[in-house]
Amino acid sequence: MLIKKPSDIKPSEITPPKHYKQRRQFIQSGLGLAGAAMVPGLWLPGDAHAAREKLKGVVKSPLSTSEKPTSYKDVTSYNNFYEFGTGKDDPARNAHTLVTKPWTVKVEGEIDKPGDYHLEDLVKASTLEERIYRFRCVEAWSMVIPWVGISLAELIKRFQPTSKAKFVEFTTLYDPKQMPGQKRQVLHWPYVEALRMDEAMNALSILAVGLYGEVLPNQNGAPLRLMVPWKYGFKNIKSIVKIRFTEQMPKTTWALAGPREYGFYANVNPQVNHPRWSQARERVIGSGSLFTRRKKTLMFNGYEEQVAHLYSGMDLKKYF
Ligand SMILES: Nc1nc2c(c(=O)[nH]1)N[C@H]1C(S)=C(S)[C@@H](COP(=O)(O)O)O[C@H]1N2
Ligand SMILES: [Mo]
Repeated sequence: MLIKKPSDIKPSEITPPKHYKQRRQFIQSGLGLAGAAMVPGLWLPGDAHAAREKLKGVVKSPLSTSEKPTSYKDVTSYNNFYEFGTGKDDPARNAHTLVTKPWTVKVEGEIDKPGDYHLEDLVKASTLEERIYRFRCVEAWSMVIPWVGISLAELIKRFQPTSKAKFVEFTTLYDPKQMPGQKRQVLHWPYVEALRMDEAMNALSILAVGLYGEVLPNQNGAPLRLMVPWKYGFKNIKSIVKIRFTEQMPKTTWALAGPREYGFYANVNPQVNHPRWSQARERVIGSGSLFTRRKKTLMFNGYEEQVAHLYSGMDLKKYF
């Protein structure tokens, strides 16, 4: 992968000056704490979220749900991230081997501004928002998670898509040394996900860089992951290193692994069951000690008002 040196990138290419200053704080605090993580003794074995780090300048979003967030502990210890193992507790134990600084995102395809962008530059040009979203895994469990992220639509506009850009594809890092789960062929690596352009441009779509006001723990997809709350969890690809704009619908990892079970759209839909289980209800993670609460799953995960228009006239049983 070609990587531009920092001196090759003019912040003015992508950064309005007001945001640039504001975001510098984010970077400085980031670099400071990256140092702290190297101090022996601050590292607890098996603790992938050592050196927790607050994000500055986060504004609250009116698009947040008022539901009570799932505990920090549950959000950061019950994960799906097969690059670190297929068990729910594997990512929290294993993801400390992922190096998230520095981080470069290659942006290519049907756009006028392709390039290798430093993550800091992308983030400091954007507004950091807290978005408390419902989250529904295709395995029929759910959480409420206070993400910190940037608007995907605003970011995409800066890359200036051409009229041929119909889809946007995201790719996770491929590095079996950092991601030991990639040594096993449980999925086609690297993990790939994609959205139709109008889905990506919807106001709900964000790229998350944090949760609970802090930098994303590695097990939750640091340093940059997708969050589209009306879709099943597997669409929300983690640790993104590439964003590509295409004319054709991209081939996505789970749709390749099980085309009858996982569709491209993957909209949360209680009326369309998975071939092997019902999607009508969900297990609410962390809701009780003796028994877990189950609740009815909502169409588009409760975001029908914001996104139903994207699919008008489409047969959602066929395009699941
Ligand atoms: N690269 C990558 N992204 C991924 C996954 C994965 O295994 N690899 N799992 C997906 C699935 S199935 C879910 S439910 C969510 C889980 O996100 P969380 O652990 O932050 O709750 O991440 C999604 N993104
Ligand atoms: Mo999932």
